[in-house]
Amino acid sequence: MGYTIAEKIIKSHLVSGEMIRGEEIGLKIDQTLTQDATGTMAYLQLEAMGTERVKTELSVAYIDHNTLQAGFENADDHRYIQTVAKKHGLRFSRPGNGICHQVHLERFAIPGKTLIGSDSHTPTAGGIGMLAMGAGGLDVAVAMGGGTYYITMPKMIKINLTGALRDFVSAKDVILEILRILSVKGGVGAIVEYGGEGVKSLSVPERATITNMGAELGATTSIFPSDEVTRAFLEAEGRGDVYIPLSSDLDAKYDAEYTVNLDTLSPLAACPHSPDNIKSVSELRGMKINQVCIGSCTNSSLRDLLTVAAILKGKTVHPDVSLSISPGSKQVYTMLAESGALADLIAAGARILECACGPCIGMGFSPGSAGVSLRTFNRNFLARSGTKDASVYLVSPEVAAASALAGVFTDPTELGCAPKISLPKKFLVNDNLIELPATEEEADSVVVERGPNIKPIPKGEAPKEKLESKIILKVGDNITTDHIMPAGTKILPYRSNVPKLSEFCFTVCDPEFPERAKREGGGIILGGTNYGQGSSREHAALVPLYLGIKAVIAKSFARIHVANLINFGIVPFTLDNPDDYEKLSEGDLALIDNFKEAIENSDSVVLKNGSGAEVKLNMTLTERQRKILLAGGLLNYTKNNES
Ligand code: MIC
Ligand code: SF4
Repeated sequence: MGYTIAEKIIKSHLVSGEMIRGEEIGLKIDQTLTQDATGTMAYLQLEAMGTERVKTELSVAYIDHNTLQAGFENADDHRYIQTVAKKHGLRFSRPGNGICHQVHLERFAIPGKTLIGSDSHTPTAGGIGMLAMGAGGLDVAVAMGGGTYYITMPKMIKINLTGALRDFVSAKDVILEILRILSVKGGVGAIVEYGGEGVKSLSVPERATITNMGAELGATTSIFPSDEVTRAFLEAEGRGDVYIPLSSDLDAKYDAEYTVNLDTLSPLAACPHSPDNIKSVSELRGMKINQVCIGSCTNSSLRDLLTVAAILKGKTVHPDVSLSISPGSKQVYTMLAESGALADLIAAGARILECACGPCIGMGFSPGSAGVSLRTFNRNFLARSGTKDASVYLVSPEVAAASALAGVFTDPTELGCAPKISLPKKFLVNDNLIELPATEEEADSVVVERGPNIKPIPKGEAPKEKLESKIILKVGDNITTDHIMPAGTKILPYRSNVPKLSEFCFTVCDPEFPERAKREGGGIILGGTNYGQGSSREHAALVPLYLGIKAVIAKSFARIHVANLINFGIVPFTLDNPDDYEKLSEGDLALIDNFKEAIENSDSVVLKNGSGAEVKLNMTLTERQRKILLAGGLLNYTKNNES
């Protein structure tokens, strides 16, 4: 039997298990990446595990999320990451060098290799044919120490692309169309592979836009073949030597196949508050807008920004619109400057921000009250922009630029011919903002600097025989990690300070939650389907752990979040009968008699609530996960196994 692209890479990196869909497999990880908002925790955990030097082929620590530095906290975190990276053998990408995924694609990603990153958009590197997955910081720390990365062997979904994109329609519209078809749950438990004639017409950064937003499908990752287009990109980056061709076998088996005809696609938008709430831009045409933000790891490549500059050239941004542009990397920014396109952007009235995540993670540029914001980003979850009553629409750079000029939602295909942009054969390569680690001999003398904001990681506890606890929060479907642990300028500075962070936990849903959790001494959370979708932030597990959460009951979970819950010793239960969700209420006292025993060796438990209802809960756990939960989390488990 033939293999898919992903299966070929999995096969060559398989450390444990068999490639049977649904079974646990262990993978050798070649490369890791972290960013600063998750990095401090990952490195505190690396230190706690006693790892002296990273054992991967390459590990990079990026600074790109918390760059506003409204107080000392972010700068202190940067310093910690810089020194810890130097000591333990990692490269350090300085603030100003760009967004981790864009820089990694340009400078480090290699077809056929494996990458995990403490950021859910790590699959961006799938655009170059790399098996790249988002993971919790603790899993990344384990991989840096040479440990295996465990996942459930995914199903394989194939998307055949036919034809070629029309003028003013771009890669963002392709992934928005796929989100329309599959929804934010459609990729759960699957790897999405792209193939077909249409692939050839897409450059590597365009492919990366598509694999990047595969995270919004809930997919384990997404991947493109590695072909002549890949080779040309690598050569333009001066890295042609790492090119290998990669494609699926003709008789590879896919669990589902879809076809997207690029010829017939038109500009799309994801409407508030979910990336799969898709409408065509022509339907939204004429709606008044207040803000446009262009950038993020989805759409900030040279191709994207040259296109925006060409649309804006010689014109002025509408007086009622504020336009921000954040280039994805120093490479993109410098090339924009050298080509003269930066001057066109500035002249048109764009407000140029540094090469970082910026408004995408709520770091500035929050819309005004009830504002309408068009963003080329990948997430439009409630309140993520920093303004709870804002309406955020996710669109392509073409739609964003055309609308910024008109002051209303505009379909760019009505503007006539698209400007032709040409990309250079060689990119401007300068890695001067990537610091190399100390040599092993020098490492001893490197002092790791820790500012006062860096607080210890909360420790998980081994489960008690019985669980007798209140359901202290009941929430609905598709709860994101931005609901559980919001970000933004006020909260992000505390990513290495869990006690402080806990004051904001779940406040998007219920401002009283942190106080109630403290008063009750913790408890249980009840959720709907796809609980924990979105970011890889392990804070969405660590902070509930700190607040005493012992278990989360949901109809279903998102992949990275459920792994994070287990890593921190919080038991994830699924409702055997989803309708039982109605039988349980906030405030119910819940009793599970055989809690510990069930974690040891059962696949289900019965929960009794105060009003006498009995509800069957399932636990889909591997042997390894049972041991982790019994130890009170992965850190304890790793330590116990060492001693
Ligand atoms: C995001 O886009 O939500 C983030 C911020 O990049 C997160 C990581 C984080 O919360 O630090 C992600 O995607 O994993
Ligand atoms: Fe940064 Fe936004 Fe990308 Fe997350 S999605 S890595 S916040 S640019």
